[in-house]
Amino acid sequence: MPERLIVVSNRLPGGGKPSGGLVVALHDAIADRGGIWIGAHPETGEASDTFEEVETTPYRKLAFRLTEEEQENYYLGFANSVLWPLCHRRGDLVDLQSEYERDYIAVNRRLARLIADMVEEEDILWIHDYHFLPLAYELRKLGVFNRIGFFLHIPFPSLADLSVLPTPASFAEWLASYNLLGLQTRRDVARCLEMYRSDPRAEFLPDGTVKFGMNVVSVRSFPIGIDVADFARAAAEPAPSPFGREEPDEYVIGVDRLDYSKGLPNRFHAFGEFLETCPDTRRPCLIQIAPPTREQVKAYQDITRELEEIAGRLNGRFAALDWTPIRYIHRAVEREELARLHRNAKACLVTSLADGMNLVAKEFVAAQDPDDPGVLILSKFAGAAEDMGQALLVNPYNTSEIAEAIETALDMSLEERRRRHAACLEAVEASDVSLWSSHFLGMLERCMPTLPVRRGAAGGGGEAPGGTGGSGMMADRA
Ligand code: ADQ
Repeated sequence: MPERLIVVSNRLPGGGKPSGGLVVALHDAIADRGGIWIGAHPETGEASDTFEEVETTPYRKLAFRLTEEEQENYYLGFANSVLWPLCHRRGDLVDLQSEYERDYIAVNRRLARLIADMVEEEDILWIHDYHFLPLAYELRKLGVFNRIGFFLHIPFPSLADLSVLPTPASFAEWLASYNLLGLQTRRDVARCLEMYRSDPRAEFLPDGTVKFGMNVVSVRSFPIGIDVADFARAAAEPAPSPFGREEPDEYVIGVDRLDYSKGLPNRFHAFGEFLETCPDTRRPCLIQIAPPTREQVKAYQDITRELEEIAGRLNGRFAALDWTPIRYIHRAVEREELARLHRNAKACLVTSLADGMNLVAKEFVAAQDPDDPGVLILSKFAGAAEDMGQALLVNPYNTSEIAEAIETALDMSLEERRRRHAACLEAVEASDVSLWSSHFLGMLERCMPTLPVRRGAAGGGGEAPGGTGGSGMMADRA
């Protein structure tokens, strides 16, 4: 039986032609080798002990239902009111309720049972993101010893942040059940290895993999990217101006889900500081596109209100009858239109306080005309900054520094813009999303599979995975 790829992510991609870098990359990977995509059904319902078949071509898409209560406790609760703030250094926003963790584990356990019932011996599994941290742990308990990889899209938490969890020791144990643990950046890998270094249950093997009880996990960084050529093509497509008669003289763009991790209030304040120093003859705009997200969570309601207030205040103070300095659009915009907006912007503001990677930064760079490019102003706390040192890097907590960077960007010489853009583009191309998925899967295939635990062995344990304490990776597969 050939190897199938089973992908698990929170949401299934919509029907029709896939769009968006990550979806396309995973779609291609499954379509190439055959496989299945599993995700939560967008509507709640009865918990069932079978998957619902959503689509069958070009590969199967299977959905599992969450009950209304699980949606509250597992998704909005543990995933988005505990793990998300914790990984984004917002321990103050963590909302600890015992039913959150209970249902988080229960949903992962149910999903593991559904997968265990249909998985075949040669399948490889690729699990995505913080909704499913314990999935491999639960699968191993059910006797699934296939190769399982995990990719965390958000920052890996520090030891101090992890201690906020109700049972911090579980985090290391859950993740050690994967064969390959993929993180966005080298900094994330360092934090993850620090976690294992400080855990007496973990042992480092000579090849750098981590042995944890019966498991061996390899921890690597795989900086995610975008479909560069596709975004560049969309950006260069000729189209009428979306501004009509409201064409701004020059504009800086921001595109983010409306999330407190993206540093939007600081960005608006910084733009206000920049306007203070602007000569009257200059009429720059900040075009901020920020669609709502997770609106049922209080922290998201708070940030929505805060941002509206700041935008209103700044526009009240600086606007003229023929000029609105901040144009704040609180909804999603078509990908093609977004690409063109990026291309015509003088600069892009990415001011995340913490961010796994930040694909918007890469999309902005890909969208530019190399002969006359705009300037990327990039938070040093976004994963994208690790390989894009030629962006204008800023501390997002320092609004004066962001304000200065806006001025520097708008006044930058063509030669410097070209030089910085070429260096950033090189980094963006090196992390193209198709390379990202093939690197991850190539590495996962070279991982030593987890060996079944021999029941009844001395001490109730069994043989170590990957042989007798051997390496988790090997150059060639046997
Ligand atoms: P996000 O937090 O969602 O992703 P990001 O990486 O910037 O952040 O990706 C957002 C995507 O949504 C981009 O492709 C962007 O173009 C699109 N988008 C944002 N606002 C939009 C709008 N108004 N209209 C249309 N499209 C919009 C998580 C992590 C990131 C990590 C990614 C991928 O938080 O750190 O980079 O996953 O791993």
